[in-house]
Formats: sequence, structure tokens, C-alpha cells
Amino acid sequence: MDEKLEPIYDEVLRRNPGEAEFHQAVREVIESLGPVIAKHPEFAERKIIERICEPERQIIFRVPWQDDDGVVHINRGFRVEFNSALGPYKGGLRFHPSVNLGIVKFLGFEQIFKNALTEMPIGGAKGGSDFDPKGRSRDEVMRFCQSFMTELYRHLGEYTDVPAGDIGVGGREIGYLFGQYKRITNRYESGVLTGKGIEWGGALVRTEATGYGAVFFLREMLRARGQDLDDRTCVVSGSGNVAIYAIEKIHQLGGRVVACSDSGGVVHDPKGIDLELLKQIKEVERGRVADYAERRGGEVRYLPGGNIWEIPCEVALPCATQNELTGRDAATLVGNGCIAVSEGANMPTTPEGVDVFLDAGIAYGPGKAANAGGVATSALEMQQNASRDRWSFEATEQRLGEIMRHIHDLCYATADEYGAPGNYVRGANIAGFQRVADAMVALGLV
Ligand code: NDP
Ligand code: 2IT
Repeated sequence: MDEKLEPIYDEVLRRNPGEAEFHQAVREVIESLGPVIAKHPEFAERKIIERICEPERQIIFRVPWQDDDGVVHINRGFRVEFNSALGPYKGGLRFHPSVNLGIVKFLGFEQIFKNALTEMPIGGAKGGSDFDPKGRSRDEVMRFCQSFMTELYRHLGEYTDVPAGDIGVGGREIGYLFGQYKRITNRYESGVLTGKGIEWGGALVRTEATGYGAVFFLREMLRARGQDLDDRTCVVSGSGNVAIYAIEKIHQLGGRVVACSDSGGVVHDPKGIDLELLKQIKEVERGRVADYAERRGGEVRYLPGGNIWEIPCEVALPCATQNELTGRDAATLVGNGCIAVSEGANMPTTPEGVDVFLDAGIAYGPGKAANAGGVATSALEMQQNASRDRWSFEATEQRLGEIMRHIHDLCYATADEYGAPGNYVRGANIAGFQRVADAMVALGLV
């Protein structure tokens, strides 16, 4: 880290004790910024980094709800509205028992730069709850969503703050949240949430966008090296929204995904994952990858508690959660001949793992660039809502492909410009920061 920036990082540690993931996300960005500050004294003078590290607004609230037996539960809800220099706050909601303020802040912080890289008019935010949807009935999830929105609605609006999904929040939850927002406000304000169903204001391709986008980014990284995906053996961690559509796009582009996972274990399917079966089990039945292994039969192996990164592959896509890929996992992947990693998840690789990939010189696409297709397509959904229009699947997917190519080229060119050729971490951090910082300077001290 540039020594001029160390006091800024130390102050972030002091002001935000115990928030390990937030510290990690901030550190990674600040480590890239030395040369930018050297070139732009106005950023230091206006304390842009210090301001970016302090959320504009943090909301924490109680979420009471009753289960199907009438038992009362109390959860905690969060929305961290981090930065609105480029547009209304935008970012997903995560429902998972591990959610706490530090997790929401790391995700909100990443979202600022990710959204800036899309070059669309969206600021950065994140929210969620420590509610655990696992094992809950549809009605319990609905009552929880209604209670959550009963507090959150006052902070939202299509020009203010526009949430979407993340872990544990998909189309079903967005429906219940939107229904409650509509009821409370008496407004059919389509642009207040994204990831909506197609019949009530949603956009085609939003469901697929994060996974597809991560594979488009991968394709661009390979192309820059004169390579492609054809016949490549791939592994994709997770088996949720992002993982499923990453697998789908890899198969469409000629690669073969031989493993995926959930928090219970890993399936290794050497002939290639049967995506229709996986979708049936995960999207329709809300089952586990263990069920997939049992139903698929043949050569499939289920490894309870297994480590997916030990399965040999040429391409790896972490699409589950933060810090799921360690330094040791990265060394295993590189040792097994892995040539490319594209992150569908947010911050899935630990700092040690990132160093292993960068030192090995493999193509490594960090989440804030590689998974930006989801939020970019959310911005396309907002455009369609604002113009009361609906675009075709083909046109929207083509747009997504162009956006991902543009993000790739921007990161690549920025890394080159700052003397770190091929380093997409530097490229993404600098290009994203630069755009937000320029806007903050223009908007004055607010
Ligand atoms: P889903 O809830 O659809 O799926 C999450 C998947 O990851 C599940 O297979 C889940 O397994 C696994 N997982 C989650 N938490 C853990 C954990 N602590 N340990 C092990 N496995 C875990 O979420 P998404 O697919 O939407 O999100 C996946 C990642 O992608 C997240 O990092 C998210 O922030 C990121 N992302 C999502 C975007 C979107 O548009 N949805 C956009 C950009 C990034 P299990 O079911 O066993 O918990
Ligand atoms: O991490 C992310 O970019 C998301 N969960 C999607 C955010 C959005 O507003 O679509």
C-alpha cells in the first residue's frame, strides 16, 4: 500500500472495528490507488477516498414476523446506502444467517465500483437480513418479506434507492417485497426494485445476467490471450442463480462444467452437469446438490463437505460466497493447470488466493468486474420501466455481451495505462474509482 494511503486505511480500521470483510474489501481497493492519487492531487485534497469509505447512510431495523406455528421471530434488517454520486443507490438484498453490518458494508463498498464500471447511472448500496430462508415455507418467507418492506419502503424510490436480489433473494422474494411496497405506497412504481417477474415489470435476461455476464467476461479474458472456451473443463462453485446460468452459458459456448456445489457438498459429474436436472432440483424443488447426484446416477460422485477446487479443471468460476477460495485452493488450481478464473460471486477469493493467481499470471477476473452483468441488466430493467417498454431476449443479451466486453476492455486498458498489464484487479479498482471520484469532485462537498 502507498504510504500516503496507510493512515486512511488505519482510520477505516479504527472507525469500523470487527468488520473483517469490510476491511478486506477496502484494503484491496486502496492498495490499487497509489498511482491515481499521485496523478490527481485534487482527489487527496478533497478527501475522496476517506469520503468513499464512509457510507452516506446506514439503516438498521427490527424485523418481527410469525412462523406457521404462530411463534414470534425477530430478525435484523440492513440497508447501507453507500454512494450516490453516479445515480440512485443500487444493489441487492441478501437473506442469509451470516449477514451482519460488516458483510453488508463490504458488499455495498464493492457495489460502488462495480456499478461505476458498467458506466450506467447507478450508485452503490447493499442490504439484507440475518433471516435464514432454509426450511421456511412459502408463507413464512412472504410474511418475512412483508415485515422487512414495511420498514424499508420509506427509504426506497426509483430516484432514491433500488434494491434487487442476492443470496437467498430471488424472483419469489422480489415479488413479495414489491407487492408490499405497492400496497403501502399505493403506487405501481415498477422502477423501485429490479429482478421482477416478466409479467409485472421485469426484464428478460435479468435472471440469467450475472452468470452469463461472468462467462462473457471470461470469454473476453481468454480472447485477449488468443484462447477460447471450446472443450475446456470447468468447475463452478455454488448451485444458485449465478452458478446455474454460468453453467448454461459455458455449455452454450462449448465448454464442459464437471462440478458444482452447495454448502453441503460437491457433485463431480465427469460427463458434464445435466443442467435441466439441476434446474429442476434447485429452481423448482428447492433441493440440494446431493439430490442431483442421487437422481443423476452413472459416474457422478457426491462429496459431502468436499472442496470443489480440488477437482482438476482449466477454468474455475466461484459463484457461491465470499472467501470461498483460499490461497491453498488457488495453488491447487494453478498446480492442476487452471488458466482462468472469473468470479460470479462477490469477493470469493481471499487476498492470499488473489496473489497466487496474479503471481502465476493466469487470467483472473475479480468479481466487481466479472459479475457486473447482473446489476448492469438491472439498470436495463430500470430503463425499460422508465420508458414502459419491453426489449426482446436477443436484443437484451446482445447488450449484456457488449457491456461485459466494454468492462473488460476498460479494465484491461486501465491496467496497461497504470503499468500493470493483464492485472484486472488494478484495472477494475482504478477505472471504477476514477469514475466515482470525478463525479464526487464535480458535485462538491456533499
Ligand atoms: P443464491 O442464493 O441463488 O445461491 C447461493 C449459492 O451459494 C447456493 O448454492 C448456496 O448454497 C451457496 N452458498 C451461499 N452461502 C454459502 C456459504 N456461506 N457457504 C457455502 N455455500 C454457500 O445466490 P446467488 O447465486 O444470487 O449469489 C451467489 C453469489 O453471487 C453471491 O456472492 C452474490 O453476492 C453474488 N452475486 C449475485 C448477483 C445476482 O444477481 N444474484 C449479482 C452479482 C453477484 P446453500 O443453498 O447450501 O446455502
Ligand atoms: O452483487 C450484485 O451486483 C447484485 N446482487 C445485483 C445487484 C442489482 O441491483 O442488480
